Amino acid sequence: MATSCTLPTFQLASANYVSDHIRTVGAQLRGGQIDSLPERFVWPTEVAENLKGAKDETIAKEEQKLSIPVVDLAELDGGSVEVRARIAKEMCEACEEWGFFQVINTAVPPEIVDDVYASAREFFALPVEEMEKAKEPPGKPLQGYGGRHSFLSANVPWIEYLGEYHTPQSGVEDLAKQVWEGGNPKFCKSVSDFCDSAEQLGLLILELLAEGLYLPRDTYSRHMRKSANYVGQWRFNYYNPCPRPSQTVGKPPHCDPDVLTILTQDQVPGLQVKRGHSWVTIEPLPGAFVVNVGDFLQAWSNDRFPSVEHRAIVNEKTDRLSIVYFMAPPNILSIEAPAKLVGENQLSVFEPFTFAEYIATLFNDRRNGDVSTKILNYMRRKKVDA
Ligand SMILES: O=C(O)CCC(=O)C(=O)O
Repeated sequence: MATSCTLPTFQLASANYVSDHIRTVGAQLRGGQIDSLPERFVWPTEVAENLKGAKDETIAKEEQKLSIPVVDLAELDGGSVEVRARIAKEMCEACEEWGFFQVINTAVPPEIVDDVYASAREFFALPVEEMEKAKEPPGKPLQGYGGRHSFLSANVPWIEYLGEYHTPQSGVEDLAKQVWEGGNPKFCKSVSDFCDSAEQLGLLILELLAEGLYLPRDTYSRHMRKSANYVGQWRFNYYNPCPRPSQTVGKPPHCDPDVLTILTQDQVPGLQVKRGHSWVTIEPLPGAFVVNVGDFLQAWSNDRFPSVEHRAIVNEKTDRLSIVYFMAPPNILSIEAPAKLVGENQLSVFEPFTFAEYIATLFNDRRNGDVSTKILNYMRRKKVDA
């Protein structure tokens, strides 16, 4: 299922956006010092609202009531070959149909998730000047703390985030040293433990997906092990309450440029996935992880598993926190769908490409003003007329 999900064109911010901080603007609105959301936080209605040019609003509203599949891993451990095959099939169907699913009863210890939430909350409870000690360096978007500007467009989303690499080289200790004198060992351990657990879960899912596609179990996972130098990144997304939530977004619509994304959200809804003309909310389930297919897995599955557009909305009353682990292939690995998925004498749907090439395309085309969420379409093989 190839979706075309092109957004309106925005002007790109050429430099860091120097503006009041989200927290200041929120307080000014609540205190009545300003009475409308400053222009830069206001997103076009197609981005911020619930229906996207739906011709039939009844269908669109029905779509919104749907929910993404939930895959239960409870019976996997020590389960039969049949149980494993059933779970693999459920995951593949969820990926084909939605590009998203929730997974419950995983082997990730709940205290690892609790600890990383405590660390994220410790960070976002700091004054802005303290958080900004870890401000993302120019040219290294999404590494460090971001909150004043957006590198994707001139519109500013209602979000603060903190992120770094976990592998091939972990950046968490250097990051912590920028913020806390002498670092923060407890913070670093909670982040590393979370990433290690998310990575194990991701590897298991990649194995099950390969099995569900009748491929050798390690088809994808062998490239995504530490020994293969895969690229693993963590991110905390923090959404402050917003007094004008329907005019803005926390995270604008996008598709993930990775293989697999593993996300936990606190119990506040906000993550939404695109379905037809509507946005379907992914209801938080205690202990669950939201898993989604990234652009690379779409190519690696020869278009069987779509990488689907999603966004995060904000609300007026509560803050919201999501913690995410992104798994991307080793920089130099050429992504090409396995022959068995392509078929004899057929060509793969996408030209082979590496992560490094893809990221270069992503940022270059963004710089040239293309903010479509489907950069993967640049990698589609051109049709040759017979
Ligand atoms: O906060 C969320 O639920 C969505 C986060 C997300 O899509 C991202 O970090 O790429």
